[in-house]
Amino acid sequence: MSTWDFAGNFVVRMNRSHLLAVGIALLGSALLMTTAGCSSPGKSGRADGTGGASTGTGGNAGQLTGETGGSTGGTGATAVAGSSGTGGGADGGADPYPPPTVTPPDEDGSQLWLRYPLVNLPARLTEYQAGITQLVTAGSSATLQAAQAELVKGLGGLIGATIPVVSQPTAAGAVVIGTPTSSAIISGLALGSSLTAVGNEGYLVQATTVSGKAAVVVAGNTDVGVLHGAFALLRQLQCHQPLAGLALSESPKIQRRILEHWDNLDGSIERGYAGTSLWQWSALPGTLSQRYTDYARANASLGINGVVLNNVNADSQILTTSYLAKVAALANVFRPYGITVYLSAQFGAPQQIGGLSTADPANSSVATFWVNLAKTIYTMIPDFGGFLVKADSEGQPGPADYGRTHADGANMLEAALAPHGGIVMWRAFVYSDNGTDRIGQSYSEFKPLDGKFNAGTMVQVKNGPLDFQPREPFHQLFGAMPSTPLALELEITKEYLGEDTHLAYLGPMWQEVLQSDTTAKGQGSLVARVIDGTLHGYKLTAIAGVPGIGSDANWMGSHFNQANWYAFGRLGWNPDLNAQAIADEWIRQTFSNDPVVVTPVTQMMMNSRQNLVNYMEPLGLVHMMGTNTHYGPAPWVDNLTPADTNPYYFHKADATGIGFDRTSTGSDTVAQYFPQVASLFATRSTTPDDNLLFFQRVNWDDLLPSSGRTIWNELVYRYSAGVDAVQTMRNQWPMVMGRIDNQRYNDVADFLQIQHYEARWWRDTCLQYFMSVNKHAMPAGYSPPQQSLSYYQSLQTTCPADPTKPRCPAIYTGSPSPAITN
Ligand code: GCW
Repeated sequence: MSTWDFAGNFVVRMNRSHLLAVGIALLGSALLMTTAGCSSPGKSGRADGTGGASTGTGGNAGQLTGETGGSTGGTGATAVAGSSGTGGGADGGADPYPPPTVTPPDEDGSQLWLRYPLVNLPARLTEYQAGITQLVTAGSSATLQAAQAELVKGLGGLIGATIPVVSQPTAAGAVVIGTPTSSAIISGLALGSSLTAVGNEGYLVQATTVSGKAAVVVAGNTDVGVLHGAFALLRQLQCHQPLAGLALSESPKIQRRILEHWDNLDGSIERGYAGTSLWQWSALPGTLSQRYTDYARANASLGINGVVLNNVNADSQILTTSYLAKVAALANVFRPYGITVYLSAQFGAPQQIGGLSTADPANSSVATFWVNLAKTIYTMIPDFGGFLVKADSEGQPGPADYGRTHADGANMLEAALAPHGGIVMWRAFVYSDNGTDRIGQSYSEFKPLDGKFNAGTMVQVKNGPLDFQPREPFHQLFGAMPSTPLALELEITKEYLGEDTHLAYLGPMWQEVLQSDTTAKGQGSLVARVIDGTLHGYKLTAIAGVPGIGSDANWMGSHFNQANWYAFGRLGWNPDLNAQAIADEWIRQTFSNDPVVVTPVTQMMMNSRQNLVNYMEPLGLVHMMGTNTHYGPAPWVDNLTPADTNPYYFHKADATGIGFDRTSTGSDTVAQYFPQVASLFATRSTTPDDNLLFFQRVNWDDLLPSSGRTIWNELVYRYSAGVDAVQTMRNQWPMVMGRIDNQRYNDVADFLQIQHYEARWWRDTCLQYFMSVNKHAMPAGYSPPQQSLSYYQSLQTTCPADPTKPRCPAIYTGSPSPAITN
């Protein structure tokens, strides 16, 4: 049964028994193990599936059908995380979770992964009830109080009883938290070098004995370390890990783990699909929403320790004293959670709010403006993190306006901040019409400046050289700036991957870039080693993610988008974590530990990004989306200025072939990579299929060796497989019906239906367009596009009506699958 709901969503309510039958059949064929990622996250495997030395940019056949194994792509397939299998199911036996007698109560997603439901594995509940009986208070700092409050809430929820807070352990089962300074018990445990080794933000969480009685210790060198440890303990328990033998020792591998909000002062969010900005500027500093604290809790649970509050397309008003008072109020809320505030600085601020006639970094009045501003900021926010800057890009002013370099601009700001301990994060995303290959501009501008930046400056580089596309190779700058600390910038909000509605788990995408081998210093020079600082000995390290978090109850616009916030935080803490292990622990905390839930949902998530690549931009295609809103397909667009903003610029499809030649016979941008990688991408036989058209131009009738299909037939196949894979997800999702609450179940089902229609829209539009230029026919065995090219072109004027919740009701009709008919 289907209807339209009041929000214009097409809603399907399915018959449960029918769908369970489908689901159970699928479950039987599921290949995934329900691994427990919580305590033993596997080291990430090579995401490329090749096991080879040069790159991690995607395997060949192995990646078409998903990213859970990649084993057909070669020998280095993704590792499956820790296989302890606690929580049930992995031991090959029956589901140890009793089926719920009633469907769990509705949830709106606002609690994220911090839900703390009663443990529904009977033996584990008994174990926890015996092993966790009281919480020993640690101290009065705001941070320790936050840790204590989280444990009282979390432990109480999990074991279904109020946890008494005591000053000294009085019974077995005490949870003892603190630092050697705040807690005499912790100090008495003499944890020695094992504690000092976890540094300022890390923790030890151990099952041990205190005064001869069983206890759980959560220790840190700092109060924030204790808070992180409290969340780590709660993660273990939410994943139903055994208490016995619990021994975690963790510290973050990247210093600054930052969410970069693209929030405007009018409450809108650039590329946000989850409502309006969290920051209630007109109510600040007087009114502090509970949402700020919950946001801080969620970040602290992942170890995220920095927040850029405002859009990089920055409004200089935020640097005025009245706004800084509001920023200071937010900083005060976040500080107990170990989170520092940063701001995006508008390079033109000296003119816009400083009364100067120039923003030239060589002008002494300009430098003085920034020095004075920094003094003001640090008076109001003593632990201010620093400035993020987008300059000389997409119309933003910058040092190039005055004939100066990026280093000149960044160093001026650094000189103002450094005396106070602040840093500058200068973005390498430069988009201006310089007539060369678009993907080479950033490298060309920044590589020559290596070594010219002051010590308190980082250059922040997007994962790929273009712009957060569903798949790109890693950015050429990684490995190429040994004397300049590079930060990695990721986009969590799914601007190019289906916005709020499409289920696309980005963990595999980020693992792919992090595990890519730049070969800068020989094999093993992974992007992860560049950004954790170990490859070049960087003194500063950082990772930033653009979250799109907003006012929606579920924070992210959809329940599954929460997994991307989660994965960003976990990979920032440890960039070698395995995306599947992260998915596993997120599912357990967000939905259920029941393998009847974990198994299909893991499979859905792990396949989702490659599925999306297939139905949007397979074989290395990029930038085929609609103009401005970036919603829906518009591959025909070729009349925008500058030329490198057109989809046509990137695919160059014509009667003979398709693809952008970036080898020596074309733009030769491959030469910006280190030689081993350059030769891999420049050579047809070694270019991964998934990057083929990004680097090479091919004829429509060329054969793709990995599949034996022609390029045209392979495109049709991939587009079609992508659509039908959404059908598979829609068949898998009902397996969780009744095991999770109906509200979130139905929300997800509704979005999967939209995704299915939109996948077909992408496929049919792109195939119609390509047929209009290559004059090929649809091969046998595939369903033809449902509408004409001109019909799809006409949709650009009506879809979407609202770019913040983009929809295209005109195409939500008919049957998207099967796209492959035999
Ligand atoms: O991908 C593009 C987005 C812009 C964004 C820009 C950037 C903030 O479409 O909206 O601007 O990236 O990263 O600066």
